Amino acid sequence: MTTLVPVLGDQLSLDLSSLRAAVPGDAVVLMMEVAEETTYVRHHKIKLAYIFSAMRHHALALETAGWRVDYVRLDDPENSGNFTGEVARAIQRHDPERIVVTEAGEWRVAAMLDSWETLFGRPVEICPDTRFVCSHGEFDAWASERRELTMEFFYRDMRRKTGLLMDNGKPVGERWNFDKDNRKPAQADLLMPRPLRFTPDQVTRDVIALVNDRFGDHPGDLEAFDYAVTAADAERQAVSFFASALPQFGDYEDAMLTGERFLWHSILSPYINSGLLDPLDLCRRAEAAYRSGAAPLNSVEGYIRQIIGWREYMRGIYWREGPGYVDRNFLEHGRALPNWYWTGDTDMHCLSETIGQTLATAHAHHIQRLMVTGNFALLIGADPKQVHLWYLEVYLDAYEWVELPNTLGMSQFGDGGLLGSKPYVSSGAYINRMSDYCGTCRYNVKERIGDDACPFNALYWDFLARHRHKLEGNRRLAMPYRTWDRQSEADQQATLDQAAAFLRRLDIDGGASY
Ligand code: FAD
Ligand code: DLZ
Ligand code: SF4
Repeated sequence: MTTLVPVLGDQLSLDLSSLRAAVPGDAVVLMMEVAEETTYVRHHKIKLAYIFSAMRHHALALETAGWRVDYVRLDDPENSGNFTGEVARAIQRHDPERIVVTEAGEWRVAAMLDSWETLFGRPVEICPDTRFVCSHGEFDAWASERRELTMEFFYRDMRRKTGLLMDNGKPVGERWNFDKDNRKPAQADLLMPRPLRFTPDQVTRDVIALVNDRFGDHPGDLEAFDYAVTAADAERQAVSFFASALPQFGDYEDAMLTGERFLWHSILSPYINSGLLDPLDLCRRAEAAYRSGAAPLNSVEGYIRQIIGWREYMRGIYWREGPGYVDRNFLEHGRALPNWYWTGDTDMHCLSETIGQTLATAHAHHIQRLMVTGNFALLIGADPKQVHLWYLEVYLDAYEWVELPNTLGMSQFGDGGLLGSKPYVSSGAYINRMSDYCGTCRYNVKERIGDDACPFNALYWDFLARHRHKLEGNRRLAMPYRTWDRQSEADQQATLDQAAAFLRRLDIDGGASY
């Protein structure tokens, strides 16, 4: 009996649940490069090259492991352009008795998988994705017992479930969370760790040529492509992170420095999200580093919290909130993102730096995404759906299940506070505290009014004033509203005028249509 096992581009793990439900001798693994997946957003060229190269290498790894693989390339003249069309063609080639597939990572593709049984008239088994710690059922059970879905409490349950950093049922160090210790600004340091660079092999060079040829109008370029594309090389990057960056990961988690794209971050999210690395295994190795004295608790706890806390929580929210989540727009924002989100061509240094490195590497770290590009988009009142599409397009690690709740929920407050207790907005002062960007900026971070004033300052107060009717009941915003109310009416008006003039200029000079 032949089983058809379609493996999608973010399912590149040898112990995938669908593979476990099949037997190599009786199965055909189907991998498909399809146009529809390349164009639902204009993915960064690095993301396209990465996925195709990682898929092609994974097909070889599957064959080495004894699987028969049917691999459909993008330039195959018969390629139908979408998953359903390719499964239909594969059924003609192999006449399988059943299809076994691991659940998809987003609503759009999940709907396709759901349609296959009726469409093809044969049994389709959709296996849960066991690469996550928390199942959909567990998350729903956790969420339905609560009025507020606080990540911290979810995280504690995941610590209990996995036993990570637990001693006799209690958190190691007698505290669940060491975030308070993790907000240090960084200094430029010649000894700073750097992610490993991987020279493209022939497989990668072929897909680079393909991407340049077919997707020339997508953002980014491929000249400096140096990401890992195999599980073995991703593992090398993990080893390097644990050895050289994990010890300082916690201290400098929120820091930003000009010209330093990676700092002490792991740069493993692309590999985890596409399946080359196993998130729980990475957490266990981080814990081992703590237990052996190789890394301090604040770093290891922080790292583990990002993965079994934030990452799992985002996924839970994505599936619980349903396909309509993408349309939430609590603050009723509708401004177009400036065109320079696609070029980095702005005189605001924090933004040109963050966007510039995003275009160059398809990566920016969490605080750059949240407090620079996200903060600015929220302050100017950008359409949250367009902001979501921008993040989905430009980041190598972006898949909707993780990108959407981070962007629309956490960063743009589009869900009105379902997953963030207050909007992540700040004036220039926060960026100045956590980075060296302001020192070489054309604007003065200390000024609110005038041609040289940092735009974030007036925009911050304008945002709070504009949304007062929706936000002033929020306990965490009581202090800024008190500060605003203490200012004279003339000062308040000058701030609002400054913001209005900035937004007018932005609409005239930089408005984009998506
Ligand atoms: P590290 O700083 O080394 O963190 C360790 C790991 O924790 C990461 O590899 C990642 O797997 C996980 N992690 C950390 N924070 C989060 C988080 N908030 N949500 C989920 N996982 C997290 N992450 C993505 O993987 N894909 C996305 O599309 C994505 N979009 C984002 C959009 C916005 C607006 C924001 C604010 C954050 C987004 N993040 C996203 C979270 C975070 O920015 C990235 O996970 C992180 O920058 C990846 O780099 P790293 O591997 O060096 O992470
Ligand atoms: C992102 C992406 C791209 C660009 N191309 C492909 C592809 O050609 N074939 C494939 O199997 N997967 C691709 N992916 C990843 C999918 O979009 C991802 O697996 C789905 O969004 C389900 O989460
Ligand atoms: Fe950004 Fe303002 Fe600092 Fe310039 S002064 S880098 S615009 S926060």
